[in-house]
Amino acid sequence: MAAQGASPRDGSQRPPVPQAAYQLAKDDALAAWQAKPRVQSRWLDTYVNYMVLGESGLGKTTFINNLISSYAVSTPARIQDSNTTTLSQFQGDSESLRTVLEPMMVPECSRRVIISIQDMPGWGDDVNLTRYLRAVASFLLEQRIKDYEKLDGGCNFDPTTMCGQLPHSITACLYFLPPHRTKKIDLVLMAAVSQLVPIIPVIAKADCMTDRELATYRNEVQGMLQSPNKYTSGRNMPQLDVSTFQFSQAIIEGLAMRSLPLAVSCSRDVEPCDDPAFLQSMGLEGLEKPVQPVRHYKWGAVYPLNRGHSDLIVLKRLLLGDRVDSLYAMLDESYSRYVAFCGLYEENDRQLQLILQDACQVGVPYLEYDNSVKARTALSSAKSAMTILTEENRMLAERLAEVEAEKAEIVETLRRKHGGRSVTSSGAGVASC
Ligand SMILES: Nc1nc2c(ncn2[C@@H]2O[C@H](COP(=O)(O)OP(=O)(O)OP(=O)(O)O)[C@@H](O)[C@H]2O)c(=O)[nH]1
Ligand SMILES: [Mg+2]
Repeated sequence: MAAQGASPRDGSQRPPVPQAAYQLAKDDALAAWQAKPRVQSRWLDTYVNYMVLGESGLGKTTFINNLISSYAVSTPARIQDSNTTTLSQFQGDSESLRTVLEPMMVPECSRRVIISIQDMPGWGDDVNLTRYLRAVASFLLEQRIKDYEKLDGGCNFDPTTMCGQLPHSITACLYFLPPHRTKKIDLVLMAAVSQLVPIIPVIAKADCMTDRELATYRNEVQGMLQSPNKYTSGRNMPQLDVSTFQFSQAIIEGLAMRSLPLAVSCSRDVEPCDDPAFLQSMGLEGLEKPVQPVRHYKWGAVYPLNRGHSDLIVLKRLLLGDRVDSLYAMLDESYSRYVAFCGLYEENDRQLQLILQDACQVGVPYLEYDNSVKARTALSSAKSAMTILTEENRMLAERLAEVEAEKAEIVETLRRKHGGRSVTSSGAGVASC
């Protein structure tokens, strides 16, 4: 075959044709001369799983509904049968309390971020707090075990590669604190749970406090989180340490967070937010019937999305993607906790019950304080009774030795008296004496 542009054999003339190289298609030309190879990006699934914990009735379920109300949901939580999130529903089917959002695409790093939020029963619904703590800790460990089985361990990989690769493990726990007063039980539960996942403390029902009360309470909570042992009583009790997730200063400033912990107001009631001029000014004119949560009182209304009323919007931006860097920091911490878990799990022959025991031992002595005080009192009375008995025993043994010595002396005297005939204490010699 004649090369393009060459003279044909018959000697006839043809118009000049462009050189072969210039006839390359664009993609081929790029591949031919680009400085680096080009690879199509591929979406990497990245999992962020939150859990919401705290006392019953603080508005956890309402908060979750408000938080995600504007997002598309791929797996909704089941509508709860009763007004409260029950321990039995959680233990029967924890998945039914989990909401999974539609994936969030982050093209800058080719990630498909899948966020889920696990609603939890509140403490106080079940009067047995030890059982409650065991149910929560066991759930956290079971989620880790699911990842351990899926990844076949997978704890020796480069942490950067593993960022967000734990579909089941809980990444962070939002712990709801009551308005006005944090209870010792809250400190104990936070300390126990934070051994397994980092805590993000949130003050609930902020609308129940005046600005001044909230400012004072925030300081009080910070003090309690820093030195929990100052606020819990009991000699010889385990040391408490609450490990909270530390957001970077850049994130705190970027979101203009005024003070921590964040304090939210939420509501089950909503009202339309459809002022066309407002929506247009915000570039949101395409929205269909937007609504916003509201709490109406005789003296006025609380709008949870309004920063002056609640930190709901700050938490939403912090947790659900607006600040992706805060998500990555949480995911890095989550993987390092997962690695520590793998070591412990393997050391304990992969027995959940053994590590569960460990995970609960910080909290259980406090939650069973009365029982453990009674047990300690009984132990110390038993120890003193033992000391008295040992002393009596020692005295009796001494007396016995003395009696034995006296007896041997008498036997010897009698033997000599009877001219060397054998004499025993039970024998006729002694009896006749
Ligand atoms: N004042 C006030 N009430 C709230 C707030 N958020 C929720 N509530 C109300 O508190 C009550 C309990 O709310 P839930 O969301 O069921 O509370 P929960 O923490 O999920 O309760 P459990 O499922 O029992 O643990 C409801 O009547 C809510 O309307 C709030 O920010 N302020
Ligand atoms: Mg609930």
